[in-house]
Order: sequence, then structure tokens, then C-alpha cells
Amino acid sequence: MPHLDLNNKQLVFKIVYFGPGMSGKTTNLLFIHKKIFDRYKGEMVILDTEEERTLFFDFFPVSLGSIQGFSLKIHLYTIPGQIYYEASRRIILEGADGVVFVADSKVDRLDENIDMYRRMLTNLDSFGVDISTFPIVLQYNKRDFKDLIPLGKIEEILNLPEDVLVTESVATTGSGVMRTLQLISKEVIRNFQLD
Ligand SMILES: Nc1nc2c(ncn2[C@@H]2O[C@H](COP(=O)(O)OP(=O)(O)OP(=O)(O)O)[C@@H](O)[C@H]2O)c(=O)[nH]1
Ligand SMILES: [Mg+2]
Repeated sequence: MPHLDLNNKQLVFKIVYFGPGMSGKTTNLLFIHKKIFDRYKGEMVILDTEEERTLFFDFFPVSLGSIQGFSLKIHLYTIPGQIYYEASRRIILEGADGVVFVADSKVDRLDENIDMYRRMLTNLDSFGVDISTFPIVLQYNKRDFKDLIPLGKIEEILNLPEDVLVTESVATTGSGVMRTLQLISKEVIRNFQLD
């Protein structure tokens, strides 16, 4: 459920970019932050190591305008993909209204994608989230590489529902990045209306 702040008349949705290490989560957020006009965005907080790996999370807020006197906001987060940061991932994922799963399309990264997706589902389940209705967009990133995981492969292995939302992207150029954000935002708001 989005966070309703009655004092400040705000409705805040939380979208988390999840996925294995180096799949391009931070790169997605950097591109989105660059694209959005200043008046609609807050400062981007990046907590990374010297090697540009996310240490805890990246974050920034986006304003979507207002409805009936309430301002609508989306808070965008990334998780750290490195395997030993499980506790941080859990903390950041908790309370999410939707997830973009950023998969690394390189064929040798298939197992890491599957492992991380399963970890995400386990965590969501432990929060009591109904995974069958929870908004998720599966983004096949790094489509500029050779030897790609074919579209459909991750869904097939994980036995995901047929109507799972899938996008392709090259986060370094921004190709597919805004479309992914639009899709997940729409899903999150639609899911809220259905609640
Ligand atoms: N060629 C190519 N490189 C990409 C793409 N997306 C991200 N990268 C590169 O992959 C590396 C890792 O990207 P990040 O965005 O830092 O990855 P991350 O998922 O945030 O990684 P963690 O924070 O460790 O979980 C960087 O060097 C990016 O420039 C892409 O679509 N194509
Ligand atoms: Mg990162």
C-alpha cells in the first residue's frame, strides 16, 4: 500500500529496482534522474563504493502532480545486487508498491538472474505480499551485448504468469528505460485503484 501522509497531503508510491549485481539498476535511475525536469524531481542519493557498486541503496523522489489536493509522489530505489547484502535488500524491498526486476541479458548471467528473482519472491512472500497481483516489470537490460538470454527464457524457468510485463533496455543509452518506468508506474497506480 502506498504511504498516505495526511499532514503533508501526500500519497507516496515506492518502486524498487531489484536484480543481480551489475545488471544496471543504478544506471536506470541515473538515466531517469537526468531525463526528468528539475521541478518534478528531488536530489538523487547514491550510496556506492569506490568501484561504483551500490553499497546500500540509490534513491530519489519524483512528483506526478496532484489529485484532489493530494500530491502524488513516486519514490525510486535500487537495491545492492552483490550477494552478501541480503539484509539491506530486505529492508529496501519492504513496503514496495512495485518492482522493476533488472535482469542482466548476458547469457552467462542467467543463473544469477534466476537466483535473485527467487530471493525477491521469497522476501515479498515473507512480507505477506500477494505475488499474483503484485506489480512487477521484468526488464531485460544490456540488450546491446552479443550472446543474449532470449526473451521468454527467465519467465519460462521461473514459471511466471503469461501476462508478466516484460521490457528490453540498454540502460547506458537510456533505450527502454523510460518505457519501463511508465509501465511499472501505471501498474502500481492501477493496483492501488483496485485495492
Ligand atoms: N553495455 C551496457 N552496459 C551497461 C548497461 N547497463 C548498465 N551497464 C554497465 O554495467 C555496469 C553496472 O551497472 P550498475 O547500474 O552500476 O549496476 P547495478 O545493478 O546498480 O549494480 P549493483 O549496484 O552492484 O547491484 C556499469 O559499468 C554500467 O555502465 C547496458 O544496458 N549496456
Ligand atoms: Mg547499483
